[in-house]
Amino acid sequence: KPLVFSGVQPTGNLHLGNYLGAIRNFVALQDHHDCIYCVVDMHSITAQLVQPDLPSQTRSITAAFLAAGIDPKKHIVFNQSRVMQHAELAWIFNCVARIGWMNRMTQFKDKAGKDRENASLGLLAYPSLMAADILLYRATHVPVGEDQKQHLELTRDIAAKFNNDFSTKIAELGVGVEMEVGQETVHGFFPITEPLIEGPATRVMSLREGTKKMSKSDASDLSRINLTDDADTIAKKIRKAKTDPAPLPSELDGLKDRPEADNLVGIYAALSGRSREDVISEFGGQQFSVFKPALVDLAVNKLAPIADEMRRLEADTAYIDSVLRDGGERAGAIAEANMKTVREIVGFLSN
Ligand code: AQP
Repeated sequence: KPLVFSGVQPTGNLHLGNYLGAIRNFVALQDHHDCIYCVVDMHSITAQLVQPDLPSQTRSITAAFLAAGIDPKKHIVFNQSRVMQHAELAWIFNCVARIGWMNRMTQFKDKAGKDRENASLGLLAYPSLMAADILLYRATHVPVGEDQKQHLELTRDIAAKFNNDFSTKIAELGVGVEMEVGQETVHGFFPITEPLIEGPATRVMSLREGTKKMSKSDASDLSRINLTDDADTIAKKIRKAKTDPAPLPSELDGLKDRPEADNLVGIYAALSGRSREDVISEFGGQQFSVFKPALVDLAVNKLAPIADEMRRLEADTAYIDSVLRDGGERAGAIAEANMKTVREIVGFLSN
């Protein structure tokens, strides 16, 4: 049965990239799937350990999930550290994954910077914890932005190696399932997860530099639209967004070497629920002085209600905490059932 899992780190303000690349897709998937959405607080201490704002950031991401339209009654919303089996499975996966696999991760290289020896061990092992988050629930589908593609490939590699290394035991215990992977049928305990990287904005770029992704950690606040920005701030950031002097092209092809224009068209398409072609057919030949105000109106219309609802929810910490507690209990029950089997497969006595 398909099961969707995804997570967002409680570090910094959520931005339009997180919303269009991930959270909006979380909302769309819940109509036809069982979904588990997690605020991954254990991931957030990999880059910076001491974070006095961690509790409020965790509540704020939860509020964003709910404000965007995730239903915590029908689905599961919780924070990762509540379910200790994430750490337990991550340890096993640390022993499945190879150091070479981790060293190749571009996110580690980017975040560790030049002084790699001084990065936390947790930052290197980040993808192993991410694989544990997903596979603890035996999730089959993971909606993410494009930047997470490499980590999801690693999740598939970890699942395949575990299934393969323990194939005899999995067969003996009768806990494996048959899965279609591409053209092949494989057998194993963990599913080979499919990434869902969908929509016209899977990689939203910085408003200041069209070749850099929009990111929470960018020093310039002008580079991103935060989900909590008010109308004036959104208008200012879009007005100041870097563009070239030419008008928008009348064909999609004309956006090829124009990353800033391409980014704004992608944002417009994603926010309006239209295709890029459609947006170009309406605005092709127009100057940015026409397109940008239209984008401001659209962005304010779509984001202001979410920001208002987020603020309302953030003020109700008792409610947010009750959502996380309830979600944690339901997630924990699934996690423990799966971990019992994993312990048995690996050979850890727990009877
Ligand atoms: N620019 C983006 N465009 C589309 N999707 C994006 N995501 C992040 N940036 C973009 C997606 O948002 C989800 C949650 O991300 P995260 O908070 O877990 O981690 P991240 O990718 O590290 O987010 P940031 O904002 O880029 O933070 P920093 O600055 O710390 O690197 C993921 O599904 C991600 O793909």
